[in-house]
Amino acid sequence: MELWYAPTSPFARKVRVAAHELGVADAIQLVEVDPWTDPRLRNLNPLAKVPTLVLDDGEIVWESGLIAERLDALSGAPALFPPAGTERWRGCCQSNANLSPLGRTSPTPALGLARELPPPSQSG
Ligand SMILES: N[C@@H](CCC(=O)N[C@@H](CS)C(=O)NCC(=O)O)C(=O)O
Repeated sequence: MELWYAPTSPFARKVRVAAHELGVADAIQLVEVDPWTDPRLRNLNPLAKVPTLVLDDGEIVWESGLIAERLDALSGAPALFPPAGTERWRGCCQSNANLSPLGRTSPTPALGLARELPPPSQSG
């Protein structure tokens, strides 16, 4: 399978970390692309964003959280997302909220990427 990515993309980095955590990184061929200028990406993903995953059967997955979930399912031994119930939904929310609109990283324990934010400032 192919992962279309840009080296500076934090979303692509999240997917690559997930692939390493799952032990499937070697099965992924990286395709570096500039999402803002490369027309090939638009042919794969109508949003023309990285990361975009192209599976061996031609299925295409975009959105970093969904790609991580897809890799988790494909790994044969899902380890990143709980299988069902409240914990699963919580993990999915955390995965898809790992970058806030302000660009700060929030905890994503489902992906093993937890980095605690400092408590909100009490001043001002
Ligand atoms: N919600 C998306 C965000 C992906 C995203 O914004 N990627 C940026 C690079 S960091 C991109 O491809 N931007 C190109 C564009 O907006 O045209 C995800 O989680 O995958």
